[in-house]
Amino acid sequence: MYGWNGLFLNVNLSKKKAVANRYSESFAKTFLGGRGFAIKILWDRLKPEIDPLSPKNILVFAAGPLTGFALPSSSKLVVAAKSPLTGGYGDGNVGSHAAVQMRKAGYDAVIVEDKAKEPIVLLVQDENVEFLDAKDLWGLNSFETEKKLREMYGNAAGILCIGQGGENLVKFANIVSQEGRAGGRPGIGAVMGSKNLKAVIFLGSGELSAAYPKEMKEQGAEAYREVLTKPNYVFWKRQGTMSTIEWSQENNVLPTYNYCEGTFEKADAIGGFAMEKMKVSNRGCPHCNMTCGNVVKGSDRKESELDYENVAMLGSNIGLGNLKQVAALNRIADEFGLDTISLGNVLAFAMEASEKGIIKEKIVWGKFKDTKALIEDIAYRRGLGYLLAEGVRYVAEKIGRDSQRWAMHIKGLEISAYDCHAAPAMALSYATSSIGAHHKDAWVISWEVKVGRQSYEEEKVDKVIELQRIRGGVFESLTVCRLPWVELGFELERYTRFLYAATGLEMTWNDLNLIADRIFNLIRAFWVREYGRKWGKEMDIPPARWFENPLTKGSQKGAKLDRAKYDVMLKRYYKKRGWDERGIPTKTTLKKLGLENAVKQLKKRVKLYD
Ligand code: PTT
Ligand code: SF4
Repeated sequence: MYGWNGLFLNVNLSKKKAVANRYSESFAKTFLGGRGFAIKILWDRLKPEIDPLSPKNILVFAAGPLTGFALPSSSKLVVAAKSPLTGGYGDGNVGSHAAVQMRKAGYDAVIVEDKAKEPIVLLVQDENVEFLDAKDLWGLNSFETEKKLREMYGNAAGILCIGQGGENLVKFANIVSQEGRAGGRPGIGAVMGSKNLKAVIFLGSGELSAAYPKEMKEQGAEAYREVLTKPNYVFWKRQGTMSTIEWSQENNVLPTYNYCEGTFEKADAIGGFAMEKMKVSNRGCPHCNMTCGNVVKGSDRKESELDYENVAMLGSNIGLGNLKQVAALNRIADEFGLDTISLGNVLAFAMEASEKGIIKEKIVWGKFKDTKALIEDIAYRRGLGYLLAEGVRYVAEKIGRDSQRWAMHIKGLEISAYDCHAAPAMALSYATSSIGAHHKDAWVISWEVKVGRQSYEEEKVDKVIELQRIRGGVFESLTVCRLPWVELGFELERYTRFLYAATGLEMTWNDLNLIADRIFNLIRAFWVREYGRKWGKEMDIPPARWFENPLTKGSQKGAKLDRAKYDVMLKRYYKKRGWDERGIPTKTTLKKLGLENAVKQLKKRVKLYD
């Protein structure tokens, strides 16, 4: 096998044992890598309805056939498990030396089972696996942890770790690497914490083997050159994802005051140009020459890496219009290992609940010091923080008083930073995303703004599906960064050429889309297997706020979603996907994708239609 290493490492933490196993080329061709491998492993090995924070959950680190080759932006890795936040499939994507080193150590995935008796660090150095005592590291934040480990294992080591958020089982704790790369929104950091696993270190001395090494080298060199010639390249290096603040403000989609509005009165103060004035350097993932991490100094004088989502959620959505303070909040979120999107969402919910008098605590919009203190309480699960650490769906269920209507999540995952009062396709994208309301599968909003905001027509459904295949299916499984394609306009055919040079397989985009559909449907089957009879189309409906409370400001003033039209759009989506009226894949659809086992298992949980 070329491209893939053909090897998984199975680690049992309680037995302190690690065993490598070969997998077949046909497995690789069927599930590709990254997200595809992760869902197949979780589907096969997890029993339905286990507690995600119990030793029975499985943590998967998975890369794809391009990961680690000298190609632009090829250093990503998927972290996945059953999510403690949503109860469904959960994953995230981290750009890190860990991706490269795991592959050089010889593995395409590392599968972690059970729970260590005491805090440990897992060291994977080629075929040597060690379980290191981590009692001294437990309680440290993610930056301190990585620094200590780097002193021992050097700069080449690939390190993934958790902060206090993961240790204290905050349901939206994520995994941090390289002081500013973070992944695993749906609580994958909490799963790591539940296993007493403070960090994983990968060190590899092997070389990846390509089917056509000369072609691989040429293709990589050409692609790196191409990045530099792209018209948008210079501006991208200046602002990265941060220019989206101005774009979102202009288009009335910047989440503001818990998604009440799509414009923020202090947007300029937290936008890309304001950031440029504070910027001290660019950082990024290995193997990338479009390094998009904007490093600034926050009000605490510490460095913080800013991206659009972080700033929108810890800025406009909580009414904070001071970028230095936003940067300081972002820094502590990284230190604790808390997902910034869910955090900004939960904080805004608490501020609104306080304003409405539903909770007794006084939490005021945009108050930096109080917000910082509340974040600490969440990370350590103190006072109100204990409840907020459970995520917004749970909090709303607990406090009631109709707050579910403005608890901004879908399937339990807090919504990313695009308001959808006037963006039905983006609402559909969130609603049908593989992990809950995340923008990664189908970031359809920039296209939607161009073609017309109010329409619910078929072309919108088609576009969501097209993007879900390319982004959520192929990029997440290859596993490479999608930004050279999204932001600089790399042609998609580049990736089939890379794949050919790496694996020797001539796959077309039609072949890749079919794999994407297989992965997408198996993920949906996983959700249904977990929820059983509780599953229904309500799982794919955005929060009531977007249907009921129109925007009061901006170019889309008066806009809200139309429930009846959304319903028709969702039905159309189900039909095109080959799903029934509950959003469950039919037997025919599953069989067509070679997922016979899913038919067998789902039949035990729900009634399946043809
Ligand atoms: C991703 C989500 C995003 S998406 C952002 S900013 W973005 C937030 N970043 C966080 C952070 O930082 N610290 C923190 N404590 N929590 C954070 N939560 C949020 O997590 C990231 C880039 C970005 S920046 C994006 S869009 C692209 N995402 C990609 C993806 O998902 N897949 C892929 N193949 N390529 C991608 N390229 C881009 O990567 P999740 P990173 Mg991330 C500080 O984690 O769970 O996937 O959610 O990985 O290495 O940091 O790169 O405006
Ligand atoms: Fe990482 Fe940004 Fe480069 Fe993508 S473009 S690989 S997120 S630095």
